[in-house]
Order: sequence, then C-alpha cells, then structure tokens
Amino acid sequence: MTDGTGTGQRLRLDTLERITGPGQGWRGPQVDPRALRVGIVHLGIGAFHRAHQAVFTELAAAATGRDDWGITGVTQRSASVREQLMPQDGLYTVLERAADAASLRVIGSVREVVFGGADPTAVVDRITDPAVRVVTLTVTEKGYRRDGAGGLDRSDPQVAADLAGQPPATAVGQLVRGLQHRRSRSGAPITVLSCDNLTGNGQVLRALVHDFVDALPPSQAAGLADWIATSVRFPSCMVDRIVPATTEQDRADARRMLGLEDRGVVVAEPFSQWVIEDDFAADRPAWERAGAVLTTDVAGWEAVKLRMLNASHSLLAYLGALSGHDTIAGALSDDRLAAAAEALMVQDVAPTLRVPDGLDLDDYRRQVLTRFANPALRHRTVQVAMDGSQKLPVRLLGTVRDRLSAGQVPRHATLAVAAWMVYVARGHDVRGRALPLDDPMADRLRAAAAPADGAPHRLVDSLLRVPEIFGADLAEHDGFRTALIDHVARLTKGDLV
Ligand code: CS2
Repeated sequence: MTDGTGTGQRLRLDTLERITGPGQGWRGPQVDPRALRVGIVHLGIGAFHRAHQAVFTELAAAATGRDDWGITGVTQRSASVREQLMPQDGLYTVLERAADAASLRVIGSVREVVFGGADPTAVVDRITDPAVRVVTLTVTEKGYRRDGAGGLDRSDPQVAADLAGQPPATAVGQLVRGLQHRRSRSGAPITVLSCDNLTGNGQVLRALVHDFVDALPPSQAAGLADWIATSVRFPSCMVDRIVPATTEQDRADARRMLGLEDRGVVVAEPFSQWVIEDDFAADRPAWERAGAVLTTDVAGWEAVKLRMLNASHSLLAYLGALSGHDTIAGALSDDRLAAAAEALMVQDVAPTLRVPDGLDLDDYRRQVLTRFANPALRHRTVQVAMDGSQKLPVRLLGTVRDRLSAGQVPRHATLAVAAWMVYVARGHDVRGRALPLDDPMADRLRAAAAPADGAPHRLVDSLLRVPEIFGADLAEHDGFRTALIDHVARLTKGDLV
C-alpha cells in the first residue's frame, strides 16, 4: 500500500471507501462528507476542536439527517492543519485512548480549512455567508488578546493593525470584520460561541467584540454595535475533553488500525462533555442529540470544571514537571501529588462552588482523578504547564480570592501558584532536564524572576507584582504572600508538598 512517497496511502474519501469498513477497529464518518454544506465557521482548528465540537457536530448531523452543518475551520498561526487536512478531503481520525483499549473514528464534518494568515479575506467571506449561522472558537486563553483589566489590548501590535484596517490577523478582528460585512450584505443573525477555558467565555468575547467596534473610526462603527446587540448572540459554554498533543506513536498506531496514513490524527480520552447556554440568534446543530447539554445556566458548570479539573491539572503539571514526571498520569502516581490534587478540590475549591443541579461533586472529583490517571494518554506535564500567566487567573486565583474573602488562606491553591513561580524561576526539573517556559509573557516573567536569585521572598514579591496576573488585591494580601513564601521555600529545598 503506497502512494509513491514511501509513507503509505493517505486517508481520503476515495481511499477510505476502498478499504474494509467497521469491525476493523475503526468507525467511518457518520455522515456523507460529500453531501455536507458548510454552516459553521470555526476559528482556531487545533486538536481540541477536532476531538470535541467537530465530533459533536457530526453526530448531531447524523442523528437528525441534516446536511447543512459542515465546518470551515480557520487556522490562525500556521498552514499546517490546512496541509494535513485538505489533501485528505478534510477527513481525519480521532484516536480514542482508554486505559486498556484504543479505538479510531474517522470524522467527516470538517469540509474546508482556511489559513487565515495567508487568506484573511476568505475568513471574512465565510463569516459573511448567510448559510453560516454559527461561529465557534478555540483560540486558547491568549488568543483573546486581553489587557490587564480584561478589555481588548489595544497596545498589542496585531490588534492595532486589525483596528487600522489591515487584513485581520486576530480572532476578534476576523470576527468583527466578518460581522461588519455580514451586516451590510444579508444582515442575517448569527451566533458566536466561544469554546475556550475562560470564565463566562461568551460574555468575555461579546465585551471584546464591542471594545473592538468602539475603537473603530465612527464611520465604520456607526450602527454596527446596535446590529451586533440585536442580531448576534454570544452564549457561554463549558467544554471538556483531554486532548494531548499528537505524537509519532499515535500516528503510527492510527496508521496500523486504519490501514491508511492520516497526517491529521488527534488523540483523546473517551470522556467528552459540552454544556452550552441555550441562547442562539438563529438555527444551530441539534448538539443535544450528540450528548451535549443545552441549558440556561452554564456558569455553575463552568466554575466546577475550571476550578476543579483545570486547577488540579495545573497543580499536577507544575509539581509533576518540577519533580521529573513527564506525564500527568505519572505525576498522579506520586501519592503526595495525588493527595495535594485531591485536597485542592475538597478543601479549597469545593467551598467556593455553587453546584449545578444533578451534579455530585464527590463523583466529579473521583472521575477527574481517574481521567488524569489514564496511562494511555501520555499527556505531558509541560503541555499543561504552558501559558500559566493566562491560566492561573481563570483556574486558581478565583478560588484564592473567594477563600481569602472568607478569611481562609487556601493552602493547596496557594501551593499550585507557588509551584508555578518555582517553575518559572528554575527552568529545570530535579534531574536537571530543561523545563520550557512557553508563555506569551515569558520574557517579562523571566526578567521578574531572575533578580530574586533563589530567595523565596524576593521571587514571590516580584512575581506577585505582575498586575495582569495577580491584580493589586492579591499582591497586597499579607496572608497570601506569607503562605506563598512558605511554599516556595519548601519547594526550593526539594520538599514537594
Ligand atoms: C489542560 C486542558 O492544557 C491544559 O491546560 O488543563 O487543556 C484540559 O485538558 C482540558 O481543559 C480538558 O477539558
């Protein structure tokens, strides 16, 4: 089986149709990809979208027999997803790894991938198309380009260029330029659904869109804000599925199971959850037919997920990476780290939550730890550790603030923040292996950490004074500062918890 490149025959509609079907360890697309028309534009088509919303969308289309919910994916930073998927007719596989078994699903809901960097007009055109009724986003926390106060960061050069009328390069710029054209063409209502790990992701995005519009010259802004207020909806949602970066081993396993080469493989755990605020401007896929929950109250779900799962993920990532564990499952195999993750959720986070109806927090916690312990996923600690400056405020600092206002210093949430500080300052693990500081604020963080020269109180004081992360309130809180210094001192000596 070869296509002349020595790599084996590539996954495509025609090659897929020629190989034997299900029963071979893989399932084919649940819809006929050739018949699908595009109804969704997705900004930021990384692995997470392909393993989550694209799967829900395909299953919803299959359950309802609808052929108008295909997806145009937009890549923001590089052409690689386009190069992976377009020669494959948009097809790719999701390699689902349970602890003791793997299965493969071919997904056909992505019909087109556009590289925004090379073709910004295409992005605007797709959002303008009245057949598109939903725009979804997974652009990561940093993709929202917020300033310290949470508004649109107009000092960001790409935001400034987008505002000045350059072909849009940021997600908010692409969105607003698309909405502007849509309003002047069809005026058809549309829903914009942020699927990133932010508190109140819908409200956050709506506010950024309005910030962008307010910063436009009056001739361009005229009427646009009003039209957006009446014709565009920004529901919030909570998304959950662990999707580690794909490795060569994953590609090789998928090739063996499918008998075709797939350069767009994504890996995921079996678990998948989506809770969506039911507030749409127009039609939407029947995602509930694929297991999503449509509700009027997303906030409770969102807080549980960000504060329990993502916070303990970050704790395990920093402590795990520092102590030489390559994977989250490895970190969790250390009893002290497992106990710290559990205590974070039970003692610090649980008292801050308003638990949604129908959710048992103890079950939720146990399930999170079981999911993290999945040895087949090989989710790297340094992957979860990246972008700490963006993640800490969302995952940990809300809990810290709530507990401090209740008069308690949350021991394990503070430990997680201290572990991040040591991770930033140290740059290597116990075995001397380098730990990458992959963060949009990396240069500033390094510059803040360096003069401390290993002194815990100096490190804590200089990092606490980064207002975009800690604000003024936390920097000035004595109890929090003292607890951080204590943890940093012990971590520096090599005591983990
Ligand atoms: C992780 C998340 O990389 C990270 O920071 O905590 O991507 C996590 O795997 C997902 O939010 C799970 O839904």
